[in-house]
Amino acid sequence: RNLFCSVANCKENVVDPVQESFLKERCFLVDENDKIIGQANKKECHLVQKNGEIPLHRAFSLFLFNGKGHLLLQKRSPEKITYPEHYTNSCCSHPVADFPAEDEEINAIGVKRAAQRRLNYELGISIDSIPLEDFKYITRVHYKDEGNGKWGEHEIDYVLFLQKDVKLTPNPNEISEISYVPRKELDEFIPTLTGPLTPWFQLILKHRLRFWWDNLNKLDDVKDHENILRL
Ligand code: DMA
Ligand code: MN
Repeated sequence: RNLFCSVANCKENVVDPVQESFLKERCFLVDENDKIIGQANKKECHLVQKNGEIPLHRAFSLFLFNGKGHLLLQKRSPEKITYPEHYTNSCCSHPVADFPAEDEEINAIGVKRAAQRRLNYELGISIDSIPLEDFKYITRVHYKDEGNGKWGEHEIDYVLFLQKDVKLTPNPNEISEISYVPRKELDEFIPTLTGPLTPWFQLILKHRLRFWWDNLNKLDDVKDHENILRL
């Protein structure tokens, strides 16, 4: 009997203590219309249940552009519990009850607060350099993905755009690579990536990213705060 297991496989059973501590965060459960119906911790919100269901919760996906209009992409660190070592958009996370007023819905101010907090934590961007007024709320996306069968996602995801030249100091527990990509190089750049894309980035890329990006200077014309895009 072969008692050896590869080190790569053994890693699945070891959880990074910093990432594990975040599993206690209290996310907002929502219905299909994005009405808050309760709270559940991050662990409960991302474990795929035996029947394949995952509790629907509120999230955001932020797309950070520099002054030239180049988009920041990142590779998630190997320590991430969900979708480790996947390429994705600039910054994603959840508004949580652990911080003040992240459930406030007027002008999507609560998710903007969460995005500001996570841009500071993940990318080391100073809070002063990214005031909430600079965040542009585009629309909401509803998607579900069963991930690796243990950890997945089921979210109503607020898409936020932010264009600003900022100083980046990425947190290695969150991010292992970053790159600014010019719009004209997107289609040749994506196939050069050596790992998978996250499902939400893949869906947004397929359906809307080019259109929104091409309208970076007139986002008010393309935003939709009424409907939820089901992808
Ligand atoms: C969760 O992102 C949000 C989306 C849109 C998938 P995440 O897994 O990066 O969250 P966190 O950074 O809080 O772990
Ligand atoms: Mn989530």
